Amino acid sequence: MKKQFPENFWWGAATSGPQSEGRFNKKHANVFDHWYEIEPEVFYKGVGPDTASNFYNSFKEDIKLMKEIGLNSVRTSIQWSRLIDDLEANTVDADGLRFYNEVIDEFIKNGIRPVINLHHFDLPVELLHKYGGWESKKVVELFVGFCQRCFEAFGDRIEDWFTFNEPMVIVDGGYLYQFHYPKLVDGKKAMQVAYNVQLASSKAIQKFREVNTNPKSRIGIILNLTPPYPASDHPEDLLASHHANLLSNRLFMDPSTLGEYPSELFQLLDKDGVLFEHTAEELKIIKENTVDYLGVNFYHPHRVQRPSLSSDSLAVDWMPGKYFDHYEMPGRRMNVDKGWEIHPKALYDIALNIRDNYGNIEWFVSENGMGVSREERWLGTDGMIHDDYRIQFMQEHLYWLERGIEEGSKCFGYHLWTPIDCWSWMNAYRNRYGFISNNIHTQVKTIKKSGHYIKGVAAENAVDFPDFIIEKFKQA
Ligand code: BGP
Repeated sequence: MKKQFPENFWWGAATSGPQSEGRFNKKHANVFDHWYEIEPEVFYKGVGPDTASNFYNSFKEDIKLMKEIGLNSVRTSIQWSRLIDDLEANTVDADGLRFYNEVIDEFIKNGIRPVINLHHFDLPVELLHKYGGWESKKVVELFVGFCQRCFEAFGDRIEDWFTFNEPMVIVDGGYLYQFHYPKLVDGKKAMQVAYNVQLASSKAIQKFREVNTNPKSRIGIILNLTPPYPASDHPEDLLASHHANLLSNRLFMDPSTLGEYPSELFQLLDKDGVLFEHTAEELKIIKENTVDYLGVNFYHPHRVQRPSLSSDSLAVDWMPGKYFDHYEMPGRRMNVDKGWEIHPKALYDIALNIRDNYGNIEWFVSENGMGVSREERWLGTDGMIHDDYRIQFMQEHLYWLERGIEEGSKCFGYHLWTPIDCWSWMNAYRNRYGFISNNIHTQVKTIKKSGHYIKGVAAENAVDFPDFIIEKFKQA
């Protein structure tokens, strides 16, 4: 069954500066560059971000490959630690400026819409050491200054801006669950960081509205909206799911799109003594500077159950786990390599949630994908990786996305993570996600079967869903 997608649909892929470029000629270290310098052993096989996928040197060839597989749009990010020379004065580094200008021009020359994100977990580490990073409102101001430089330098050609990628992961990784530097466990700081990052996004949008002169340009934020599904209909599991939604999704979704925090969330944090420091003036900025549109990263659902500990427990740190626990559903479908559940229908649930609760704002799937380790297992004698599992993964998600669109949700694109296998945080090159593979020793890049597949989809602006997928989801 072939389904046509809306006109001008974005068929593309997403990467980021720190994960693709390599550190070449970069004046400053970001938090991950720094973490690798001091603790290389925590990164998978000791591989750090120094070379990554060499995009700094090979962007022309890489973009040519992206064109060859028919992508009409690609997201990357501008690294603060590359573009800015003096982090206090916000002066622009000449080589950083040259590099991003050339990258943007190369995308446009190849008929690919460059989608630019301004923060992908890559805070310059000096600002962490000097000010405490996102705990500090000084850093909020410096970030807005960096964004202004980007709007001024590239705004004539960039029509699609995003302030942050997955702000919730900055909070979870750096301040609650220790998978990002500075790997603290501190619920109060975590909530302050969440607020300051939201404020930084809203203030960057305010600056964009002041300085942007391109009438076609829009600005948004990219959120990992992971729908919580309760383990059962028991009232306590339902409440756990409600709380997970408040603390993981609505913490950024509501202020970014509606301009306000849910009052229930405010009360909950206040009652628990972890409400962030804020002013009426800041809340007004958040209110007045909502996004034009939204990117949604979706990989896996979040199944939740009532917390295992009594809320009356003593001497425990404040953690969101006070309100919900993770639930491993028996019989779940898995991407075993990555350890993530596969639940494509969640994209339909996300689509309807945005339609019904967020003013039917326009959005796109800014990341979706299937990380597979030891992917050379699937290398054929033809020299190509036969990633049929990735094609099926995309088809299943596109099936549910299309149903959401049919029911009125305004989704305008689908980006896979990622165009070319890239470096990832602690996982380095463990999980491969790309349409194009990368031999990290030789930097030879080869189109996978999924890369050839997406070319056909993009050309037809349609997906031909195999019968077994229609059958599988018919009843759901
Ligand atoms: C997302 C991030 C990406 C990328 C992806 C895959 O959350 O936005 O930057 O890293 O996850 O992550 P991993 O390679 O660690 O599985």
